[in-house]
Formats: sequence, C-alpha cells, structure tokens
Amino acid sequence: FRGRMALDLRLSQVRTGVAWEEVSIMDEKNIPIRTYQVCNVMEPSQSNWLRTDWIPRSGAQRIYVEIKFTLRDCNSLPGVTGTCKETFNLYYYESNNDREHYIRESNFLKIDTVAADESFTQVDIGDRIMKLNTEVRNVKVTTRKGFYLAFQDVGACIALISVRVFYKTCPLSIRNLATFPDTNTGADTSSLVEVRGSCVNQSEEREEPKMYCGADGEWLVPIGGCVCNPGYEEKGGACQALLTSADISKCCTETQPKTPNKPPSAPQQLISEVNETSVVLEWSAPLRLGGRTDIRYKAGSLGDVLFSPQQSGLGATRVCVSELQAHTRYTFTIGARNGVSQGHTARARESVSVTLTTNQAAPSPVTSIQASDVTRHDVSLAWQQPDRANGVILEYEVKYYEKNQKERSYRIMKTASRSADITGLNPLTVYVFHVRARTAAGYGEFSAPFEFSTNSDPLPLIGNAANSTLLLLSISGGVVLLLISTTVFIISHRRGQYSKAKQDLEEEKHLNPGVRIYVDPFTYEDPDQAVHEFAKEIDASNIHIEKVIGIGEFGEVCSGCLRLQGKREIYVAIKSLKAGYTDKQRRDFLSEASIMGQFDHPNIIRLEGVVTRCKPVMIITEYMENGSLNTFLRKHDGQFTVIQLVGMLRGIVSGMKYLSDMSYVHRDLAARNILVNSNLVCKVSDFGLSRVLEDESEAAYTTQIPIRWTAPEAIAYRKFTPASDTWSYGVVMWEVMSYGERPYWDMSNQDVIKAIDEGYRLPPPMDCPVCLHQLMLDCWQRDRIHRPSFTQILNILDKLIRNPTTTLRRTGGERPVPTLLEPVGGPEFVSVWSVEYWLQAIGMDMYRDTLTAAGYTSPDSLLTLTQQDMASIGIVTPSHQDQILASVQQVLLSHMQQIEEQMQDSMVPV
Ligand code: ACK
Repeated sequence: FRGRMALDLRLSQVRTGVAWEEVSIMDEKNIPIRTYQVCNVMEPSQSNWLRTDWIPRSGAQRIYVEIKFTLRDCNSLPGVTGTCKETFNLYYYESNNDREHYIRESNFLKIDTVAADESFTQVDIGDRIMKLNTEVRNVKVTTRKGFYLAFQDVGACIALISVRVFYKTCPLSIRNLATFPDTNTGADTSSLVEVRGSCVNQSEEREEPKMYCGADGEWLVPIGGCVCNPGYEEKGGACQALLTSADISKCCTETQPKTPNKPPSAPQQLISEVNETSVVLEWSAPLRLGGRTDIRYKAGSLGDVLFSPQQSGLGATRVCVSELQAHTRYTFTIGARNGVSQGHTARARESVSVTLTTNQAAPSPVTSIQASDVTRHDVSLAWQQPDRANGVILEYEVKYYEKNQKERSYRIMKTASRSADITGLNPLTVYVFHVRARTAAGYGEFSAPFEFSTNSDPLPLIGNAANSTLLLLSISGGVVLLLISTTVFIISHRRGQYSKAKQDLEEEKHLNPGVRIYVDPFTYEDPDQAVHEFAKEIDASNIHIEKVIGIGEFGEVCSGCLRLQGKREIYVAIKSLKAGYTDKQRRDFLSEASIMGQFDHPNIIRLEGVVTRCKPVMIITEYMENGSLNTFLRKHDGQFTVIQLVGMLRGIVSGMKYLSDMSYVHRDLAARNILVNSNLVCKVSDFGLSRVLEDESEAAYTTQIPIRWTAPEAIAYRKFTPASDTWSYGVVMWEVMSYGERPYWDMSNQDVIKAIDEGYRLPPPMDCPVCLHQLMLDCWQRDRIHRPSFTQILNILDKLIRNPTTTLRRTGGERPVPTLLEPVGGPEFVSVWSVEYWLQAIGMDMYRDTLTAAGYTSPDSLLTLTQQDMASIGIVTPSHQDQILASVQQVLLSHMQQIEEQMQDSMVPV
C-alpha cells in the first residue's frame, strides 16, 4: 500500500520468564486472534518488557505506530489499590543490526506513555466486554537503517491486539505540467520537504517547478511550472500534439479514435483508521487510469459528517472524516473520476467502499467550575456539563488536594449532580480541584486545575448572589484560570462581569468618533511634549514591580501593581527602556505611549501612563492575563469552539475598525501583537513606530517588514493603508483558526512573496468553516480596493455570530429540526427568531416572561447568557439551566452551518 510500510510485527520477548504471555483470544466477531497479555497488578514496581523484531526504515524519517489494545480498569479489580496501573510505555531503539539478541533496556528511548481512552470492566453478569483502544504515536527515526520498538508494562492489565507501523508519503503528482515523484514526508511534524518537479514530455520549464511535501502527505504550494513546446497543447496535465489539417480530415472520417480515453477503474486498498469519532480513509490509485492523468477522488457517506480537506475533487489519496456519532456504523465510498467520467457520481465499478463502527467516546472535560460558600473548612463547588457528553453522564468525580502537597495525596469524591459540598478542609490553605465526568464509555479527561484558598472565617465570606461567586472563565476544552489571592479575585471578578451588552455600549460610544483623527507624535518638535499631551505621568513610587514576563524590543516587560491615589490598586504590565539608550531610542520607545494614549476602545490595549521623570523610563498598560494571542493559542491547541474563535476575531476587527476610523494604519497586525485577557477579550497592541521610521532606504526597509503578514503592495512599494491592514487581518484570521500555526509554515520569505504573486493563498486551516476561509481570501485580494473594510468584516462576523434575521436559503422544504429557527412561508424560507418559539421547542416556555423581562429577546443577547445570569433572574434548576445553555450553543452552531452552506453555494475559487 502506497505511503505505508504495513507490517505485521512479530513481537519477541526480551527476557524469558517475564510477565508478557502470548495468548489466543476471540475478537468481537468471534474470530480467533493472537495477543500479548500481561496482568501483574498485585505486586508493586513492575517493569515487564516486550520488544519487536528489527524494522527496516525504508527511507522514512518519521514513523507512525498504531497500537490496538485493551486495558482493564483498575477499579474493576478488587484489592489492587496502589499497585495497579492503567498505562504502559512505548519505546524505540535505532539500529543498523537487524538481529540484535539483547538490547539493554536503558538503550531504548521513550516515545510516550500510552493510556487507554476506554478501559474495560467486568459487567455484573460476569460476562466480559472488551473495548478496543487505538492509539497512534509517531517518532523521528533518522540515524540508522532501522529500529526496534518495545513496550514496557509497569503493572497494568493489558492485551496488545495489533501493532501497525507506517510512514507517510506525498504521492506522485503532476502540477503545472511538472511531475513530482512519490516523496517521503520530512522528519518533523511541521517540516515541509521541498521537491523539484520535472517537466512532462514535450514541455519545457517556464520557471523552476517546486512544491512542498507536508507532514501529512499532502502537496502544498506549487510554484513555477512548465509550458508545452510549440506544436503541442496542454490537455489533462500532459502536452498533446496540435492537430494538423491532415489529422483533422483523417479524424473526421474515423468514427472512433483508436485508443479513446476512459473513466478510471475503482481506487484500491481502501483502509480506515478510526479514532473515537473520526476516521482517516486512505487508498491507492486505480489500476487503470483510463489513459489520463487528471484523476480526482470523491468521498461519500450517509449522514451529517465533515470531510477534510474536502469531499470531492480530492487530488490526494487521503481524507479525514469527522463529526461522526459515537458507536455508530458507517459506510464510506471512494469514487475515482477523470475528465471523461460521466455524470456527477462515480459508478459502482469506479468506487470502493468500507464499513466500520466508530468507537465510543468519553465525555469532553468539565468546564467553568465555580466555588461558593467558602468557609475555613468547607466550600461548595458547581460546574457545567461537558460540551460533548457523548452519552448519558453517570457521575462526576472531584479530585482535590492541598496545593503544596501536589498530587502526592489527594481525595476523591463522586456525585451524580453538577455540584459538590467539600468539607473537612484545612483553613487558610490553597486547594486544587479537578472534576471529570463519566459515561458508559468511561471517564473523560479531568478539567484544568481550579485553585482557591479556604479562609479563616467560620461563616461564608462570599456567599450571596451579588458578589459571591468565583467565576472562572469557561473555555471549551477545559482551560480554567487560576485565582488565588484576594487581589486577583477582585480584578477577575470585575472582569467576570464583562457582558456583551456592556461591550456594545462601550463600542457604541466609539461608533461616531467624529473628526477625531490620530496625531502622529513625530509631528511634535519636542517628543516629551507629545508624550505628556497623550499620556499621564506616573510617579514611580506608585508602581510595584512583581516579575519579568518577557522581553520587548526596548527592554524587559514586567507585571506588577499600580496604586493611584483614590483608586483601587490594579494589575499592570510595565515595559521599561533598557539602560544606555540613545535619544532616538527613548523617543521611539515613548512614541508607542503617545500613540496608545490617543486610543480608547475595549479592543485596544489601554495605556495607564508613563514614567519619564526618573529612570528607568517606563510605559504602563493594562495587564493581559493570557499574554500574546499566538502563544496562547498554541498552548490551547484545539480547545476552543468555532464560536469562541470567531469571538476573538470579532474583538480584533472591532479594534481595527476603531483604528482605521481614526486614520491610524497599524502596519504590523499579527497574532503576536494581539494580547488576550482572562475573559478571552483580544486587544490590539504594539504601536511602536521604529519599524516605520528606522531607515528609509528600500533595502533596509524590506528586511524589517513582516513579509508573511504584509500585503504585496506594501512590500513592493510601501503602500500601507487600511487595506494593507486588512490583508494582515486575513493572516491573523488564519493564525487564529489554525491555533497559532506559522503562516506559510517554514517557507522562506522569498518563496512566500513568489507564491502570493502567483496567486497561491493559504489553505483553510483544519476544521475552519468555509465561510471564514472565504473571508480570508477576500482579505487577500490582490487588488486592494476589492478587499473588505474593517466595518464590513465586523458586520460579516456579527452575522455569523448572531442568529439570522435575514434570508437564509435552506436545502429542502422540510420542517426545521428543532434548531429553533422559525420558518415563515414561501419556498425561500426566511428564518425569524422568536424567543417564544425557541423556548417552546425545548420545553422551557415557562421561562418566556422571565427571559423577556430580563432583556433576552434576541439570540444575540443570549450569546452571553451564563449560569449566574440565569440564577440571578430566577432560573435556578440546574437541568433547566443546562438545557437552555446547550440549546443556545446549538442555535449558534446550526447558524454557522447554514451560513457555511450558503457561502459554499456562492463560492468562487481563487
Ligand atoms: O506572550 P507573552 O506572555 O505576552 O510574552 C510577551 C512579552 O510580554 C513581550 O512582549 C507580554 N506582554 C506584553 N504586554 C503585556 C500586557 N499588557 N499584559 C500581559 N503581558 C504582556 C507578551
């Protein structure tokens, strides 16, 4: 099978007499299979090794190991507390020797600790049910001709069912009349292998043809190409001789060409890899290509599933299918087509199919833990149901321990509800809590740590609805921020009150900035005069520096506290100018404060003031708990919902609209220059001017431009305008949707410039809705007048977030699923929001008056609804709160989908 070295591994025991045993068992379909098993759970300190024979590397640089295994849940084994484990370790050892008899254990390098997504338990009737886990790990192997793999058991009850080892290649491909050979992917998960193509027959190089082979086996960024020689024309990726008049007359007399092109035969060797509720399908090219090279594949399945990179027109022999239901049977078909295939769908003889069952999936992590009624010994915790429960939640488990004890000793409490009263705590002690949910599929992951300190009072200090709850920001995927000291609590509480309505109000203030235009501080003769015009001088004694948090262009960035007379102490970021600066450096450094001080918007970093009268010179700004956006997203890869990501993008564009309304052009908009606070609010920062004014000579200037983020006209002839900021905004959208991936990966700046010039644009990041990618493409229009303005982008994102009040084309005439959009009349339904209809559809109409009276009359207003909000207006039953919140989510998602469908209909490829 192309792209894989599929191996049936023979496992051999490193030492005889150890715990692993070769055992034959029956699989779910009652077919006998051979397994390796170990189950030494009663004795402590186990270390039982099992290793494979030598595996040749065959030129691969990164290998993938897929392990299928079952693992027994320790809770189901009586009397094994403390000794029983639920993981094993995977190791490798590179070697040129294909027959090593003995390899010292310490020579093996660890790949990973492998845990089961599902462990199996003995059910009451004494009948064992076996649940299969599939885990894939990968590792770089570049130093020897081959390698050995080893499995170390540390006291678990495991059966290894199968081990598959493979590597990935980008398959032979023809682009721009150049052939690119079957190429092994690079050694690193982010590496791109640069490959030079060779011109097809009867063609010659127009510009050196190049492509990059990505780590996933996909070809990326074709550059250059070939052109057909005179007398030949391009057809289906090849150069064919132009017909002479003699040919034409001959052709006209013949009824059939001698060797007509045909549709391809079916793709071969379709294999599937199930990972919980997603599947990767891979296949090989058809045996017969029908005499053509323009083969494309189309994947098919019943039901609502998501294909990526796309469902049809696939050039590569691989597709990922996600959003499948847990534990459900699916049939997938892959059809092959070429330019002479008839109709829209592949016929049976042109397709191949596979049927499989998805795994059960454990629930996603619990989010939004809140603490209330904190006393010296007790606390009440409450949390929300996981975003994806993937089944009925049977119970929750709360694990907690004293922070300074780490996890050396912890306590576990189980509860069927979404709350728990924890008692018997020590006073004035910081505790760490984690909560996880369990369904029939097993436990989900624990939530991120939630910390708080008990106090010294016997009665709750914080316990009433108005100012009681330690509200932690809920991030789907379970990132919860830590709140420890009272000071932090106060700040966080203030920000916790952040609401959309309030933000709207604040934004409204800025809707009409009138004639206020940004003033370039360099127009002032005396730079200090500019600073003092726009920034407040702060006395250094009011600043208390706590720690260094980073390095900026001019010196350290610290965090600390600022206490101004008559005001509450606030947490701030402090940028300082390093010693030994020149006058020019001081001026450039302070120019940022002069610029920032002119802005006042919720999505622009706020200047608190400057220290210029003593050293070091400092700029004080509001503190952003989550630091810069690119680092933050990388840390939380895959943990946010699309709506949360779009929420961040909305904030950024709102700030950019404000800047462009003030005629300020940022010139360096990038995720690294956006800061994120604890409420996930994104703010534009970095208004340094040095990059603009540094050196006016063209060459020096170009080296300072952040090429990957900058519009072509700004690179080529320094045309910086709001439209060039729009281009950069498109790149920021891409960074956000790809969780901080580097734009254009590790391509060189020169290649980026060339690729952009040739019309190449960044592809949609994984799981990125089509409509958002379309918006990025709009921001990257070559002609800047065709790019959307920030006002337009803001409107589009708002439309995506809000429930539609505009016409949305639906695909059929069926009644809506209870996604709660009321259809009214006509074949082209107009979806109208009605709170009444929505509540009725989810059986919650008893809250109609309550919600309406509190101002929740539009889906927009519901966007920020939290459990606290509901509790405060009298919706107190947890199950009702859950139902309402889940439904709000559903409305938003269904809306995103509908917009996506609509955009797909009208999409024009670039
Ligand atoms: O990614 P980070 O943690 O966020 O590292 C950089 C570092 O300082 C150098 O710029 C952080 N930083 C800058 N300004 C602020 C701020 N206002 N609040 C919090 N962190 C900041 C930035």
